[in-house]
Amino acid sequence: MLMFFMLVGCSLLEGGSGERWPEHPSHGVSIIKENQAENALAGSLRDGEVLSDRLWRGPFGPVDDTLVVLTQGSTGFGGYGLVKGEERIDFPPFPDNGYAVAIVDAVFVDVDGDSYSEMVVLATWMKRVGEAAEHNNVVFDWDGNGFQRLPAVEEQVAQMASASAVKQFFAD
Ligand SMILES: [Ca+2]
Repeated sequence: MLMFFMLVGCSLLEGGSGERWPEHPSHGVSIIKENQAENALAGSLRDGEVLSDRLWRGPFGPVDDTLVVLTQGSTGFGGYGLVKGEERIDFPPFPDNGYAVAIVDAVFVDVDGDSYSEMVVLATWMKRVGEAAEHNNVVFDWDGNGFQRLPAVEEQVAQMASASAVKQFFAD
């Protein structure tokens, strides 16, 4: 199952925001390498959760190097922050937009200009099996106590198909 979703993610990323597992310095965020992932995640995944094809680490959540894990399972998409390699802080549930197809990408970006990053997850669903997958991107914020969704911002970025488009939108 893991390889399946890795391949799906890879194909969707072609011509998009770049390679899988790159290390890049934008927004002070690094994306960790695949061979570091299993150690970093040891014990935190729950039954039925399948890792999406990348992990994100950055100043999002209670510490400056929260590891963000996005998952796909029988109930759809999920996500959590992993703090200091052990404390799991779940994201609120993703919206129910039908059949969860793929986490295409995700990006830390400051959506409200307060200098703290939120996280925009580029996710696709099918309303019915066999129909074309459509973006319904989801935005998460850290409010000091937990992760919350930002529905008003989600309306702004719902259909954006790349991390670069999201970053460009909030750049001005
Ligand atoms: Ca912000």
